[in-house]
Amino acid sequence: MQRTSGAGQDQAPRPGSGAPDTAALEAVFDAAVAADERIEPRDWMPDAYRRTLVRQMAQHAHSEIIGMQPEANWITRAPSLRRKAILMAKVQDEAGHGLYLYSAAETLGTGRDELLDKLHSGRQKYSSIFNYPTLTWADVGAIGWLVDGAAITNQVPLCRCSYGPYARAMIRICKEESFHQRQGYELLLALSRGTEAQHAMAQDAVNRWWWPSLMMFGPPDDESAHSAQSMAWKIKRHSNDELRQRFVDICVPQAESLGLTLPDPELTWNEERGHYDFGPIDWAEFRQVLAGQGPCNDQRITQRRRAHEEGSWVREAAAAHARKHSGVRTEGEAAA
Ligand code: BYC
Repeated sequence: MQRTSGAGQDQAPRPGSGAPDTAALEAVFDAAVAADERIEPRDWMPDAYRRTLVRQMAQHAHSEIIGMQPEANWITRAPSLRRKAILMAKVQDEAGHGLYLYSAAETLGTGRDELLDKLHSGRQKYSSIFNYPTLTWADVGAIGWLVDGAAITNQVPLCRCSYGPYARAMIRICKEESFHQRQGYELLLALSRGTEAQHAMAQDAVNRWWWPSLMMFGPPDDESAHSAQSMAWKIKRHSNDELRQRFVDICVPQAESLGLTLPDPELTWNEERGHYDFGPIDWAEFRQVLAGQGPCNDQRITQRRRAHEEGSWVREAAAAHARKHSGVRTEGEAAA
């Protein structure tokens, strides 16, 4: 049986119409996932698969655009023209990532307006990490090294996500995240090798961003509501704890090369496991941030709503431009 209906998911087969029944379509979908094939927008898919993807992709897109705020905070105060140009390019990349991801989510039939509305009204989440403040210039380095580093660890496996448009968007995003991670590392290295005060500023930033970065991977596996199903559908390829461990293992030697320490006295190599052991994560803090009570939740969402309102003229102009080129005019335009 063909996976692609040609008419898209919205046109579900009707009983007695000669079209395949849901059980048969589900079997074809399951076989495609099992064979590591990509599911495409016009393929039949279970409603719950569609909902899960929209939820995750929307949260991911929202994180990219909210994530512009803490870094943009330092654009006007970057210490050199070179640093400023790099930071501006990075922040623009994040906007681009948001656009790829909103577009990918739209292939599932959910409009961008609806997703943004859910973000602005608190009905959809964005990553916990962006509710922490960027207090010093070194935070730009710590975000690049740790936050983008965590993002790459989480997102490289998403390049093999079972949903085609999401997987393809992730390939380009990961290439750019890799540059972001390197710029953060390079920035921290310069500070670490600088004056005593610069070294202390870098260490302070790492101390503040380390634990929130570990929280980016989500709750522990035994409390992760969606992991098992998302892994069965090959949306997620690894569990939250697996990726968190991978990230810790990558960061420890990098911190040594940077000449900085990670703020965890329990961080030790475990020969038997072949991994670093690390101390307990403060999950109460994570839950508090998710509940809207992190240090910057209000600030971030207020700024996002304001940016959306102030950008309304751009959306109107773009819509008018599109209408003009499609030959359809509003009454006002026709009268003018
Ligand atoms: N923050 O069952 P779980 C970036 C929510 S952008 C907030 O494990 P799932 C960057 C989760 O949504 C980084 N919420 O969920 C940008 C769920 O709540 P709902 C963003 C979190 O989906 C700019 C509930 O907790 N990356 O890197 O299986 C500048 C239960 O969790 C968080 C992505 O979005 C969190 N940290 O796994 C620089 C990657 N963790 O939805 C950098 C794509 C969990 O039921 N997303 N929750 O209300 C994913 O890989 C997965 O969605 C997660 C969570 C691993 C995050």
